[in-house]
Amino acid sequence: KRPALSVCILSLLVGCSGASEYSSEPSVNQSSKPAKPNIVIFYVDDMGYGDLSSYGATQVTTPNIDQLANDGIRYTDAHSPAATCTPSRYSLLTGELAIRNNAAILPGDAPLIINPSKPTLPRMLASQGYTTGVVGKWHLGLGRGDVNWNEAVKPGPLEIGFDYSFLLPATGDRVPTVYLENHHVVNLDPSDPLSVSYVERIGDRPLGTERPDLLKQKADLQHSATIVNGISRIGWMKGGKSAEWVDEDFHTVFTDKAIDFIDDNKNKPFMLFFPFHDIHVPRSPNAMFEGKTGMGPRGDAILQVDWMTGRIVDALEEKGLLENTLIIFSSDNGPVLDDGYADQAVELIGNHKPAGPFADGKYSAHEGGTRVPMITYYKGKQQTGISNALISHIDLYASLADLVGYELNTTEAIDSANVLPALLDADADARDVMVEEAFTLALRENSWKYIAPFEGSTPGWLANKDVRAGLMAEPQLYNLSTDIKETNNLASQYPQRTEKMAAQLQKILDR
Ligand code: NG6
Ligand code: CA
Repeated sequence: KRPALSVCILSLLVGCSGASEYSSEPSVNQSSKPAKPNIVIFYVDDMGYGDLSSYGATQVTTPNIDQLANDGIRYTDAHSPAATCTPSRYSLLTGELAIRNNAAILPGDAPLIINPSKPTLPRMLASQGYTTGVVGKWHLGLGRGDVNWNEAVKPGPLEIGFDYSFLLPATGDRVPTVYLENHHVVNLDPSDPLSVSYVERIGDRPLGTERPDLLKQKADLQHSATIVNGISRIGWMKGGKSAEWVDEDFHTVFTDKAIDFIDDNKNKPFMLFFPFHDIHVPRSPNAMFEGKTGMGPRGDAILQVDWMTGRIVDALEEKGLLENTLIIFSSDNGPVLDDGYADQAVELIGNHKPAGPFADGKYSAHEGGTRVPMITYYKGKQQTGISNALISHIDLYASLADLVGYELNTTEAIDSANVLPALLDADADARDVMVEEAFTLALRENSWKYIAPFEGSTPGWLANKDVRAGLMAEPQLYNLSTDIKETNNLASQYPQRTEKMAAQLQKILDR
């Protein structure tokens, strides 16, 4: 078992008889079994540190999520493993840095990037008797690079250890705009076969570039290919008309599938990974949230996230599962306003600070890129409050392994640290040192932050965005305790610390 990072005997808090249940120490009472609570991971897409009222937002109110924060632990220094979606999810599910597998933002027809032979979080939990499901946005690739959407689509989540999947295959802005349940596209009519291309136009659906009059939101060139449901997407899609999703129905479609999964598995331990489409572009929240925040679709999508979260938590409560479920709520990367669609996110932002006090957001190596809201809630089993522990979602693997009594192999989840104490006690410490991935790598050591020199060239689409991505040819060093916005590069003032942190980062990569 990977020892917990801080010595904290949580079993004292949770009122079990021995000191064994959550402690990293060997069990005193050998007969006491580790707890096997259900685990629900809510993973919002592109939600920033400042996007919830429990994190200081005032233009949007998120009562359901705030209640989890008030009755659980609210983290101030929790991080998505990376500043974009695919690498964050890769790290969460494998406990490894995405750079080890060059995991970067994937096109909608990309092959599965997690090798089915690799140890994964769902497989680890399955070995301890868990049934596992994923409902929501996938974006980790499917198949082997030649997917035929009209046949069984695999390998995918089921091949890396999930027992059930109901997916938005890539992102909302990428084709195919259909749901995939386990291996099959939902509602596909065999007489109208579905295919997609990321190379050339296929099919006769209108394109955003040709028919702007059909669009609910204007889009940049990249997002102006096939139009489905009044929204132009990245990539071209042909056929599959009967299987098209309706973006405005996501709130009930995904929530109902999640509740069905919970219901089907209520009598045994389960893990549900629930990655939202929201608040990613294209933002098309249901009419019931429309206009409710004054911030346009981005703000209204936050309300939708809160509503969906509330419905799932209510379902857990109604089924009598709340006392025995660890809920983890967080986001896959920091916030972005304009991400390709003219949805007025920039114009209507008002005084709202999507990244809270931090600099920049999605795509950036600055704190706004990965420092995200995170809440854990485990009714009656936590020392609740506000936690300043430094943690990353990459740590869920080793921490949940400890929770369920699984001993990690030395080659398994090698970048994952056991921070279970910090998931259960707001006063417990976690990491001293942590890697942040963006288009370059950064290393946090307590309040110091080193950003490695960026050697490549900034992708054109990113260079065109109003994003400070933190990419410089020279090393950067910031002291976050006095410079939270990362504006004062201290690298030349503290060359030794800079070198030491660069070497520390290299040592982690050489693991
Ligand atoms: C970018 C897209 C952006 C978004 C992102 C993925 C362009 C110009 N931009 O490449 O709109 O889809 O990929 O977001 O294509 S993520 O949250 O899934 O990482
Ligand atoms: Ca994302």
